Amino acid sequence: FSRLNLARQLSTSTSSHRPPRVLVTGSLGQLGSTMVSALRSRFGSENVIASDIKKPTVDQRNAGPFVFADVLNYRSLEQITVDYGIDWVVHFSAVLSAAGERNPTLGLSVNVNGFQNVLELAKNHRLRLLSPSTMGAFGPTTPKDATPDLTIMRPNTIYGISKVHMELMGEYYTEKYGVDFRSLRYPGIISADTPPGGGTTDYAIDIFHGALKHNSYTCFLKAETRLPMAYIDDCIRGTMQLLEAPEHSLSQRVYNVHACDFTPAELAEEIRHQHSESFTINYQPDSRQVIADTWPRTMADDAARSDWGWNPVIGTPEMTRIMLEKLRPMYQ
Ligand code: AKB
Repeated sequence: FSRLNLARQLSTSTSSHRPPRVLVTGSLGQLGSTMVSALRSRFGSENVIASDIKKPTVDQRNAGPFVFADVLNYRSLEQITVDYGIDWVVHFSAVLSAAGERNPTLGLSVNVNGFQNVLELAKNHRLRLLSPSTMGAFGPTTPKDATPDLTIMRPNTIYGISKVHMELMGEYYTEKYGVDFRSLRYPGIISADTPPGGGTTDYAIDIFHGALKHNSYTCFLKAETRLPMAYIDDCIRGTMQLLEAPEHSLSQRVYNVHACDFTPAELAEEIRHQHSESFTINYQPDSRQVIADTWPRTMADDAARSDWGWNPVIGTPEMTRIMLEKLRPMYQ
């Protein structure tokens, strides 16, 4: 039993008598708010500290502890960790693919320096750290179908480059310092609850608003652009599974996860089928097409399934049904 293993055990196990105290960065973003709710149901509201640099709504503030946390400021993260007795961090602060191309300086700063601060925090305060990666970490030379966990990774976006850096630094800190780092490469995540911001897969959410409001949608990707996707419930359940998995069950630190895949044309067809036969879609590909063209069409996620039980249940028709049902009241 090596010293490193012992350090790892001490670092991330919390007393069996109490749930972990979890800090969520970027908690007001597309995934953060849903993840905070899931964590609070599991561990108790008082044990989940939501944080962001934006102001929460009254409801968000009343739901449980909320603090200002700028991931670019190490000392402020450290203060929260000490004040609240944090055990685990779920790090959601990130600048997504399209936004990163618009503002590379901001993308690099948040995705690289912000992550480095959180990683140092995990090392210095013995925290478990879950920080999601993305299919955007793959690039134009990566095999596009059933992309394996371990393959060519030469992304050409700031987002992708910074996420490969994150994966490698996380693995390095695990090896070198015993940090319990965990990551999963998300596909495009579809959710009705929080608007997306600055992603290449955002069309798969915008299209529902277009369908319900105008019965038409102008898509910024070409009709035949196939991308991996997941509905938010599968995404959050999987993230919780990886977060809680016993460390000995992890054969690696970064896992592909895939739930379904479709093209804009296929999604439009499903919307016609379920919502309105007269729904029309036009295509005006923009710079996001260039990004999408470098990403996988499907990802192989066997390791996530066998190591910690990744098991998505929502396919394209079901996701379409849920999105239409949830968003319809907005337009009635
Ligand atoms: C994006 O489109 O940038 C994100 C992602 C796939 O990571 N949704």
